Amino acid sequence: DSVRATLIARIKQLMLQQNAVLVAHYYTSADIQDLAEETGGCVSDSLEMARFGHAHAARTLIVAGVKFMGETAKILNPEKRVLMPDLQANCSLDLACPADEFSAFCDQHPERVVVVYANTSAAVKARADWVVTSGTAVKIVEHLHKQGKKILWAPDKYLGDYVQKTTGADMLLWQGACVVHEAFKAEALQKMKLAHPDAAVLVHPESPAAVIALADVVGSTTQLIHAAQTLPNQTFIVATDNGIFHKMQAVASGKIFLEAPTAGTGATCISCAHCPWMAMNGLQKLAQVLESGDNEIHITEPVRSRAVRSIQRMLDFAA
Ligand code: CIZ
Ligand code: SF4
Repeated sequence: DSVRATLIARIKQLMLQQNAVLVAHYYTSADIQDLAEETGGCVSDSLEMARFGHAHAARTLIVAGVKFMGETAKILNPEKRVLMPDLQANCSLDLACPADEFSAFCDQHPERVVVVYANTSAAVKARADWVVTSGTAVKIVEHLHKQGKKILWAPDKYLGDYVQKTTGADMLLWQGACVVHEAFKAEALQKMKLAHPDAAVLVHPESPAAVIALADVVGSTTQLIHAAQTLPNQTFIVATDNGIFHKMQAVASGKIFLEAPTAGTGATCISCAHCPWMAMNGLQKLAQVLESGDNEIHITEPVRSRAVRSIQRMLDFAA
């Protein structure tokens, strides 16, 4: 409608005036994703968001995602202004791993290499030796395992368990979980597979092991989108945030994407197949932060310079 069109035009104008680019996650709303694409920004996973923001010449990065993504952008780009539509947009994995408790845990296991998932605070990254994403975790842990290293892993216990089984590495796991992926249910998924025998099952490895066991493809959001595009199947059952369907439909139009079953339904389900924090990113708030300059991300030293080392290690490894 015209109110929305006016809002979008206003955002575009402000972005131009402020030399700003929009970096959005696949789990944000279609509105945000479309705007990012139309304005020369990117829609991607956290690894590509970090790379894109770093490579882009814009002076201001608007990160539409959750807090750790804004923090990573600032860690890699201290000279740029980083804004987020809503500073309350967090992540259950980040929240489950407070930096002081985590640091004490690391101190108890000095013989282990500390590997943390990207979904953590700047302070946790600063305590880590390596940062990994779901797309790089297996390769990096494999690399460390081959060197005979033992690993301390945080915060996602399901992703940690998956990486441990895949690589055979000795991994001590922090016990965090993603509220969205943890809710996918294996028994109901098995039934859904029987009802759709030709469907390929795509699963993000933040899901429980029994759900991962039913997958045809296990991978990061980018890897799952690639599978949707390249596999010959016409139907897909997808166990990850349903925000991803927007991109899947764009790259594989005509194919059918079904949401994998979750624990609850309707009102009983708090975060079924959609992240409540990702949903905090909206056009109205985006316009507001551009108008006001509020919601800027700041990272203090020495946290930033410590965190940049563990992130850079991953970027160099994955390059
Ligand atoms: O679940 C998330 O928050 C993901 C998949 C983040 C990422 O690495 O893109
Ligand atoms: Fe965190 Fe899960 Fe939301 Fe991703 S989907 S930001 S892992 S709570």
